Amino acid sequence: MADVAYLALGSNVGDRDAHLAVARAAIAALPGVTVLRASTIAETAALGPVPQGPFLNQMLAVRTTLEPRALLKALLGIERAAGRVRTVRWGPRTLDLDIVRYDDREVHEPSLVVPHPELARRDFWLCQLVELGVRERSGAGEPALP
Ligand code: A4P
Ligand code: MG
Repeated sequence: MADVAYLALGSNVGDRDAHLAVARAAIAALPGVTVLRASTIAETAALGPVPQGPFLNQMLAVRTTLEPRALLKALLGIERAAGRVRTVRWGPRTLDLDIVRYDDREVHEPSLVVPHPELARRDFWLCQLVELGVRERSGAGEPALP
């Protein structure tokens, strides 16, 4: 059965628009993933402890037959292919792909937490979810979306 997942794209290094475009194309090409809708792209000041340049952030709604862990593995492969080198946690990145929500499912594993724990604190994600038509609660422990 296919589920709807919401994927966050972020970039704050180099040609940020091009990195998002590569990510959209790579996600659309994944077996078992169909892109349903894409939000507008927002420029956002960097959140977190590391001083760094502003991000471009975008959200995709996808229909997928991949289980959450398999979806994460595919997204990490796309990040690697985009040349991302992890240095500092929360530091600058060519491409960051996060699973923000996966249907109404909750995952609590060392390598995957869904809904994404930062969801309630990232206004731009909440706005982009609303833009993509998400209006229901985002899961236990999360505030209701407007
Ligand atoms: N991981 C756990 N849950 C998830 C999930 N739901 N989606 C694990 C994706 N990955 C998840 O991530 C480390 C590990 O998190 C992954 O290997 C996966 O197993 P990472 O991408 O190496 O590290 P990170 O991105 O630096 O940390 P983290 O905790 O993923 O942070 P975020 O939430 O990605 O934040 N400011 C603005 N304006 N816009 C941004 O997009 N992003 C960040 C990074 C900081 N500041 C930002 C933005
Ligand atoms: Mg991340």
